[in-house]
Amino acid sequence: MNAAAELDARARRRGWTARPAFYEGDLVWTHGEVHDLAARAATLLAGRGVQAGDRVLLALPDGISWVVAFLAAARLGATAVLANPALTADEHDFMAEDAKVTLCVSGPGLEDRFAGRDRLAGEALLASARETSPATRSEPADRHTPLYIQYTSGTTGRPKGVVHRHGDPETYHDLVGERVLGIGPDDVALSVSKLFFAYGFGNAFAFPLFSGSAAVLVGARPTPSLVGELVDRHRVTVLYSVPSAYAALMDQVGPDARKAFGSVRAAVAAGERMPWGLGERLAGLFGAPVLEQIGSTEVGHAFCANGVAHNMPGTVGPAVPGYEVELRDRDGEPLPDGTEGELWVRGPTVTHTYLNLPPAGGPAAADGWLATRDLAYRTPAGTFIHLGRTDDMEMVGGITLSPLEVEEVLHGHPAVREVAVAALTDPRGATALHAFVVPASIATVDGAPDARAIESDLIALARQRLAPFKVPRSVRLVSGLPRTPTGKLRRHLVRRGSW
Ligand code: 3SK
Repeated sequence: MNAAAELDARARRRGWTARPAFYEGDLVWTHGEVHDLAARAATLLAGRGVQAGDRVLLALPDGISWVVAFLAAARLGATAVLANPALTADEHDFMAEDAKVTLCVSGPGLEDRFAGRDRLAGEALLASARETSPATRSEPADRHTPLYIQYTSGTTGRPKGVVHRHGDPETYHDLVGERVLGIGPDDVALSVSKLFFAYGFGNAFAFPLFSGSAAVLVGARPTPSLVGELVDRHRVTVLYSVPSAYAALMDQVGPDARKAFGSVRAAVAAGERMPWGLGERLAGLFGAPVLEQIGSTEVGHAFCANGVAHNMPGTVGPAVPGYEVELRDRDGEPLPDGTEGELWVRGPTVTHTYLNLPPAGGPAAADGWLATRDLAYRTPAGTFIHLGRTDDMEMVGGITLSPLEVEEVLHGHPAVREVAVAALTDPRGATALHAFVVPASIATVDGAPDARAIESDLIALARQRLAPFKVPRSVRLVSGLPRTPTGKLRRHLVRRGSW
């Protein structure tokens, strides 16, 4: 079961070949065209010496070249290494070296990268593929053959390569895409998260290809106005985004936005905790349910999710059927219901392998269980409330507190779009809590007349609603917060106070 060959065969069997698979700018590619181009691109990669077991690094913007390069590598039995094209040269070198890649397929602006390695431009691969004969056979693979490697973006430390196998995308498509979200051939997806990230890869690559549906691919950063324009133009039915991007969308769309989003039947949110109240406002804008979920790179996609048939706003939903989810204490011991603990997950797509790292500490050594580092509480209805990450806690004056609780209070102020709270240590070694706020209107940053008023209003709000030791010593208005490419807050940078 080679995943690329199986997708090609499935599209023919189910009569999807003439149906749109991807929209990019003014162009449309059908499922048939995508698989045909991938078979031709496989001939080219084979000509560059790529063989079964090799690794091919993709540092490309989202687009048809990305999809074709991935499927071509898979047809040859090679493993695609999915890199964020926006990384620095050093970060790209680290990945290329760590994964010992044979070939790098890179995008515009990265001509100076991967010196000393075989390199091919994504656009050249696509252009030449059209002139090349298709590879007639694909390399045999089974469900356990490595298919792709994603680096955990991590909020700290060195990224780890997570290996996923040929069987994984079909499995999480069946469990999450089809059963939970009800994705079918008439859906059109738009994912604000990019293809190199687990959430984006499932949303805009695996789900459309396995269901015969379509996705809109965007190389550029999807600003709120671009998202609105694309949803309207392509009649997007399922929008996937992260809470910080949804918050920006909510603040920036105009009064006629409701009409532009009229085609959306579900808006999926993942990547970080949804601020209180935002989900409800979004559901009003879309006139459709907002479905929160939580997943991880190691699982491949979501392991807890709300579905179209059953949605519990304010929670990340129950365990996706097919996955086991437990709450455990610091020693890894299961906790009873009604307690807060760390989420552990076991299931068919959980990775067994971190590249170049010993199995100890990973799921293979824990009977398949993955410690997610996410804190949660299980409601009596069996859905989980996400409480943040295990490393989110702050210590001020010897007292441990959750910055999320303070953030939630400040978020309730209408002038706040995003907020992060952290304990900062001054040169004398004293620690105090500080809040960094992205205001709803960016014009208020940098000493604008109403900036001081917002700062003192927020301190007053915190005093009113929180215990004294949880009130931030200062509030600073900033134009943005440090986030990973997938939208998660980089708390270690907030703790430094500059980024
Ligand atoms: O970050 C998440 O919560 C997530 C959700 C769905 C799929 C993948 C990921 C990493």
